[in-house]
Parts: sequence; structure tokens; C-alpha cells
Amino acid sequence: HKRLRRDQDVGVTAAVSEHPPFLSTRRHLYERDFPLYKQPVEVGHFSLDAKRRFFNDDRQLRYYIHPDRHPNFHLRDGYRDRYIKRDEGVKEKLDHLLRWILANKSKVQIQAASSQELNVDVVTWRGHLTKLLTTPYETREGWLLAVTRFRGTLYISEVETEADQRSRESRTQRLEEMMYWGYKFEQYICADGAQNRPDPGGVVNTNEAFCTVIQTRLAGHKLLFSGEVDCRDGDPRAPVAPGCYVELKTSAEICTPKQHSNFLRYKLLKWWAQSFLPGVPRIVAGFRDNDGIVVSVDTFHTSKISQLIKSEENCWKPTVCMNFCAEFLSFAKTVATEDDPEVVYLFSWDPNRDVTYSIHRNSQYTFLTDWGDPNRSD
Ligand code: 0WD
Ligand code: CA
Repeated sequence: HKRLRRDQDVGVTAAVSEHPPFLSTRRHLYERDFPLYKQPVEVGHFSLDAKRRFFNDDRQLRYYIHPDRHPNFHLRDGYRDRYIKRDEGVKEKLDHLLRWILANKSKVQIQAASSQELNVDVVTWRGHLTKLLTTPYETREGWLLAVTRFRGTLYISEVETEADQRSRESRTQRLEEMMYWGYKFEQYICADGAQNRPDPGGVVNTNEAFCTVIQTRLAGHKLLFSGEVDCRDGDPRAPVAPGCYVELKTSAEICTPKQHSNFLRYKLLKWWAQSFLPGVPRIVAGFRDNDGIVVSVDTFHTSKISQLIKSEENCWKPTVCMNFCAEFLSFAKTVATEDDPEVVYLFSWDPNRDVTYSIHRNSQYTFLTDWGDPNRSD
């Protein structure tokens, strides 16, 4: 159901005199000192329940329960009869995060009594920043990021590319089932309370989520972003959030040197970027065979991943990821100058290309207009 286009799209890469209309993603341009990245701080959190309703609390936070030495996890179990899947056709854009901001304005607003401005330069999802971090090494999937400047802050929200939509709508049965495996693994590892046990007989409902809201700074950019967190360390002596959070992953078991090399080069890059951003220190991975049986469980410490990849030639570098992201945000700030919720600067990138942009006024891409009223109460 495509909406009618009522925009006056510029539709081309605008040529602006003061700065180039594109941004290069070539790795060697970003090989310099690691930029400043402040220790991420959790400023809040929220939950989405089984019906995807927002709650300004941690009711969906789960607890990490360390598995047995020889776990017996069957990730295919329950796929047919105990699986409720989130509707991927519903595009939530930044909505839940904006809702959190409205409910917690005092935590992020500039302290001047009259100021309507947030004390941040960029508001987005963690997942969008992960895509930026991995861009210099991505060879398959491009992205579209919609950027709007509102009261001085840049809001960044992803737009599904046509290629993404096509692959989403034409997934094989096998792929569709394998998407479930990651959530099933979470169910085997997580409990509702630190003293409780996981319940592998229960229903997997992917509407449910617990999200942390993180504040930090990358080079000159004050960031506010939110990311979904799988569980926390149940030990009451664990560090405060995000230091107590644990990211869960599944991956195919590694049998050959080639598979090991690919794991380091591609998968660990994504895992590192996703957990480094919010300061999540531990990643617990279940390695599974082709029948969805977990054959081993391993812990990766986010801060040690860059050591693990050092032996691999021509591998990815954290500094390239972070410098590129900082550079993109600077680029976005110089491009997105008009402060107007109806204006979207659409940044577009495809592998082996530069980042380019187009400008859209009151178009299908507009995503902030329903949120513009600061006195809105909910
Ligand atoms: O509108 C959009 N394009 C997106 C919305 C893209 C990504 C996320 N979201 C929203 C949803 O409200 C979701 O609750 O953000 C939340 C998760 O955000 P995130 O942490 O920034 O996303 P990301 O780091 O990409 O993914 C974290 C987890 C995934 O776990 P794995 O281990 O596979 O990385 O969030 C889940 C998934 O379990 N997830 C999503 N959940 C809802 N909608 C989505 C999505 N589009 N993508 C991943
Ligand atoms: Ca996960």
C-alpha cells in the first residue's frame, strides 16, 4: 500500500557549492586515530509488550541464566505452534524512541527553563548507527537513511530499500524458520527473574522487547540512541547498565578454516559494532548445526574482539568504522540545514558507491510531523 506522492521531490543529488554533494566510503580515508567515543551512559529504558504496546519501565527485561556445559537446545522446537511473529510490514520508524523522549524530557532537555531544545545532536536507533559503522566493509546491502532537523537536533530514521523489501517478501521457508532460531535461543538462555529458570515450553513472541536509551558522544556529536537488549547479568553485584547487559547471538557452527575466517571478517564485525555502540560488554553465542541444534555456547568480550581479528589479514578495523560514522554525521549536519519536521534529507548508499542525498518536502518520507507538538500528552 504505497501512499500517494504529494511531494515536490528534488530527486537528484543536490550540488552545493560549499561542500561536496557526496561522501566517500573508501576505507583508507578513515584510517586514522580512533575518535573520541565517550563511555556510553544509560539515561533510561522502555519495554514493548506482547502486543507491541509501549511502557516507560523495564517490565520486559530478562535475566541471563548460564547454560549447562552440554546444553540440549533444539532451536526448531515451537516454530509451528508456539511462535507469534511481529508484523514486519508495520514501519515504526522512531516512534517508540520519540515516545520515550516525550515521557522523559527533563532527562534530555537543555536546562534553560524556556528551551525546547534537546541537549543532543542526533537521535536514532542503535541499529542505524551499526549500519553506518559497518558501511566501509559492507559489500552486499545498501541503505537509505531519512534525516530531519528539528529544534537543532538531527533525527535519523531508516527507510526500507526496494531490494530489502523484495528480499523480505521473497524469503524462503528455510530462511523464515532460521529467523526464529535466534529468538528460540534467547528463550533457552533467559528467565523472567534472576531467581527463575528459562521456560523453553513457552511461546516465543517477537513483539516483546526491552530497549535501553543511551547517551554518549562520538567526536563532536552528542548522541541519543536506543537499542534492544536481550538480557542482563542476574548477579546483583554486576555493574550498572549498560555494563550488566548481555547480547545473545546464534551462528552456524564453525568446521573449516574458511568458515572461521568468514566468521571473523563478517560476523564479528557486525557483533562488535552493535555491542560496542551501547557499551554492552558481553556477547554470548550459540553455535548450531544445520538442524538447529546448538553444539556449543561461547562468550565474546566486546572489548577483546579487536584482538581476535588481528591475526586475520586485510581485516576490518574499529577505527575505520568509528571515523566513518563521525564523518557521516558531520556530513549530515552540513547538509540538513533547514529546521523543519516536514523536510527529509534522504541519504542513500549502495556498495561500491559514495553516499549521496536528495531533499524531500512533505513527502512519503516525512516521519516527525505527528510528534511536533511539545505539549502533546501521553
Ligand atoms: O524501523 C526500522 N527500520 C527499525 C526499527 C530497524 C531496527 C529496529 N527498529 C526498532 C524496533 O522498535 C526494535 O524494538 O528498534 C528496536 C531494536 O532496535 P536496535 O537495537 O536499534 O536494532 P538492531 O541492533 O538492528 O537489532 C537488535 C535486535 C535484533 O537482535 P539481533 O541479535 O538479531 O541483532 O532487535 C531485533 C532483533 O532481535 N530487531 C528488530 N526488532 C524490531 N524491528 C528489528 C526491527 N526492525 N530489527 C532487529
Ligand atoms: Ca540478539
